[in-house]
Amino acid sequence: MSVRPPADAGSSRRDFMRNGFGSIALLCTVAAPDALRPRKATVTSAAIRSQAKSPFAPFQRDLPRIPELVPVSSTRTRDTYALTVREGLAEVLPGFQTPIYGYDGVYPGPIIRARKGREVVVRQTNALPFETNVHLHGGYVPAEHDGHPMDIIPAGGSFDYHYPNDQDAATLWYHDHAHGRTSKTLYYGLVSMYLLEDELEAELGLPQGEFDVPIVIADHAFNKDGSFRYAENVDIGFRGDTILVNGAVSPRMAVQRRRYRLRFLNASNARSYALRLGKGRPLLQIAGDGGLLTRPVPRARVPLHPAERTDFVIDFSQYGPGEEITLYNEDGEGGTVPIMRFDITGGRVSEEFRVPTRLRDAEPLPAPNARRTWNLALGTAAWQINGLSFDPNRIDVRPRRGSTEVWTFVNNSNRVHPMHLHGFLFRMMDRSSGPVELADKLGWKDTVGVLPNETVTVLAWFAPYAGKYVFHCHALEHADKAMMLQMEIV
Ligand SMILES: [Cu+2]
Repeated sequence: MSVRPPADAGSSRRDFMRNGFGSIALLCTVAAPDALRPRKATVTSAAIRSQAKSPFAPFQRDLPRIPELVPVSSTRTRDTYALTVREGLAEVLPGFQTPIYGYDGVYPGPIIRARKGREVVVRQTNALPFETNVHLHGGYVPAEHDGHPMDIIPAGGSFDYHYPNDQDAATLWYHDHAHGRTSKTLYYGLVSMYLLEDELEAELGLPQGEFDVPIVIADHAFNKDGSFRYAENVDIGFRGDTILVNGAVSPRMAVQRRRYRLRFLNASNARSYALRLGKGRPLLQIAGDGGLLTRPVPRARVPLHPAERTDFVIDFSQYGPGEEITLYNEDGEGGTVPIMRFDITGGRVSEEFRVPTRLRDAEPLPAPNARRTWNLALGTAAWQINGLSFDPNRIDVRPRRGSTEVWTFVNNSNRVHPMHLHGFLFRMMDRSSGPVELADKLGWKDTVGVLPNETVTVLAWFAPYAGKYVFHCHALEHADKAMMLQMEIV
């Protein structure tokens, strides 16, 4: 692949934008990993002409569709996939090649589509010059396949991850979790989705195929040569000035006048979003982190914290041909406001489908047999939980397998901490800042944004596997600096 960014790397996006958005000040700059240093290249007028007026102007590119991975082999009960974790190049800005880390060298990585009851094996080969591992976020996975931060694949090594898929349909995702550098490896591209399907969901007749669209959102910043710019901020976490959606700057998507299922993942290091659809129409949420809600919920404004997922069904037949509907981030500023735009095309598509009023039954849970409180606070040098930093040689809590526990996260800081439990799901119980959003009460979650000075209580279900897992803040700069504890399910 040829590389042809302009030379003279190192200045920020602000320097080469003439008519762009503002750029926020970032506290300190760290170099990209060695392997990602910009390549030498010549500026050609063709390269410059091939750019849009500004490569950062929103709605210039069509939404890229994330490729889907094909099994290397299948049996009656199992699909086997193979991925290589390696460096690659992505055309994030038109006319530029952006160095990335990627699953098979692609950003975002290829989607794995799994079926409940069929095992998936993913052979991950590490072609990076440093260790990595893979965490299936939201998955019920035996501890040795969970991607615990200390279970790593050395450079040049490989590991077969076994995923039983013994849980309900859900929009899961997978990413690097080797301890201490996830803020950089995820930022540079080691993220993708894992779509788990099941019979019950299939019977609902939800939009499928090209009308079921996975969407990965992450904020980024750029150097003059088109490479990603990473500025470490261990307090608030990284904040970029540009929104990438499936690897393109705030793209547009031509849609037919019919219903679509849109699955959103916030793969940002530390940025929270508040999604809102233009023209005042609500977003009909059908699923959250852990799969389908018991019933659909129309929402005007949908907060999406790092690592959270939310699935909507949007009925574009309510708009006329030629209309342009923007999905925007109410909590953004400048280039982090527009997320994407839907461009309505063609005549109304006749559709039998209606979103069912009941989607899934809630499972009964055992009564809780423990209550625990986790204080989220800044220690002397880093964010901590109950005054502790991650120590792989220490077990911080031992829930009983199959039990439920009431966990209360107390945030006495002025930062958001998206708290995530590996291997298990929970239900929302209480927020001190106000009522729990209805949609959050009607489904499973695996990550919850604990807002500044807020106390959040959840009911966690420690089933089905025993073993060592972690729970941690999913602001990646916080997690890398050990805002993470270890639990052993016994
Ligand atoms: Cu945090």
